[in-house]
Amino acid sequence: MSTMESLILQLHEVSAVKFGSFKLKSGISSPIYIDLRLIISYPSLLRRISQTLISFVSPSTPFDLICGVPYTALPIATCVSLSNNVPMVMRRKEVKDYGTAKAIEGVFQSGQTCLIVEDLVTSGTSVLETATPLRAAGLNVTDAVVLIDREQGGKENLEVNGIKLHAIIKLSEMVRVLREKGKLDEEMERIVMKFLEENRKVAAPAMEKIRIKALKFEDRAKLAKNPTGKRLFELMVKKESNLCLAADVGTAAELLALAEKVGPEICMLKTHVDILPDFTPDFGSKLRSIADKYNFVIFEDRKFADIGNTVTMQYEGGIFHILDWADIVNAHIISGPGIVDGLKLKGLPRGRGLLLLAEMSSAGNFATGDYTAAAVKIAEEHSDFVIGFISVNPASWPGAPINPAFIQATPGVQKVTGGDALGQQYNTPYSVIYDRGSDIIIVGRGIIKAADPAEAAREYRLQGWDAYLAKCT
Ligand code: 5BU
Repeated sequence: MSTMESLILQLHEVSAVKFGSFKLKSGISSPIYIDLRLIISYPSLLRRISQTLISFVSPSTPFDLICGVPYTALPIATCVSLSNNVPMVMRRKEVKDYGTAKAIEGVFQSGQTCLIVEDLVTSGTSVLETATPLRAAGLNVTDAVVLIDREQGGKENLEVNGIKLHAIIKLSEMVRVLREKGKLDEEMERIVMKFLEENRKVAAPAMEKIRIKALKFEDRAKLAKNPTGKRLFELMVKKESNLCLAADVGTAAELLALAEKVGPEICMLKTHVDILPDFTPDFGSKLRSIADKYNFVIFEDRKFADIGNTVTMQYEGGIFHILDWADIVNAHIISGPGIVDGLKLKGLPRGRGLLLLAEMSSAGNFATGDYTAAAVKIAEEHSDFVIGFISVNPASWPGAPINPAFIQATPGVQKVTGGDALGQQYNTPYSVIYDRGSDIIIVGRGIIKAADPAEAAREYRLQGWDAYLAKCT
């Protein structure tokens, strides 16, 4: 007899699997009932289940931590943790609103990989409810191991959400084995298989997006490895602002005057220094003193795109000496990860940060799909220097929400949706922050072209911040 068969028989013996007529939580009547809560009464069975579970996850699936789905799988996860010497974390079902108010208990670092352990999967919702806060806390969740798969769409639903399900026992297989071993008669086998078949058809609902509270900027500041990234999170909290002004005005003089006016409203000021006809070498120090006065960071939207060696020179030298005055620059990843190495060489010793262009706002751009995913991968490999992304719809990226140490900044923002004549596309502050999962709204003409730019900036700040607060509650 195979180990699987004997495990199935043992589960049947302790009445963890029953046949008859049972009313399920959903109200429907089922001829089969599985209750794995009682396995804690049989230590040897519990040990056996945990050993089988872990042996099922191939060595090609490395993980640093495990997390059981509350509550039934918690003792299973504990056993796996003890026998394999793997640390465990626990997800709170109810997040306390006092004390530390942590959703995840235990010690972990962002970027670690966590394997989810579950007893029974139906649609996959419970696994996802655990994966989502783990991901929000900065952990990678790519695999889940389950004792029994009811084969009702769980595998597919999890796959859509970037989680591979490893199932030890499929319910149909269990029924077949029990029939073979004479534990149920032909009639009952037929009834159960029919039930499974029918429910397979009705199940597998399109996975609803489970909305969980977004992590607050103050907590994300603690996860940020780069000093500028950390500072940006902190000053956003202090100023109650997630507004970046795209200061695309005609002259350096106008830019400095505008920075004085909107300084109190913004967390970041974005420049295109190469559009300023009156640029002088003291531009940087002048802008820096305004930035210090109003506590915002300076982001030069340089969009570096060359090989590592060239960008080191472009960053530091030339007429603009960007490295001297810009806290943050950005880069395309078209040339590969060497561009990050090049910029990091100059920027990191000065405590500067880098945003990677993972998506763009303009119509028909090519920064989508695998390209976006590659930007995330490069960012993870350089999280000491990369502080986040230029993005448009980060909530839709595979594996979202992604590492909350990264900041998402989104251009193409105005109070009404639309675009310009040259391909720019606009979304509203609320849609960008709340629906699309970004952190910072980058607004240019919406503010600059307003009759009163300072007042317009204030309105954008309030809209952006309200959307952020709504996400955190
Ligand atoms: P607007 O006036 O709000 O449309 O200005 C948007 C700014 O953001 C402008 O400076 C662009 O260069 C910048 N931008 C963008 O619009 N879209 C992108 O994908 C990136 C930058 Br990256």
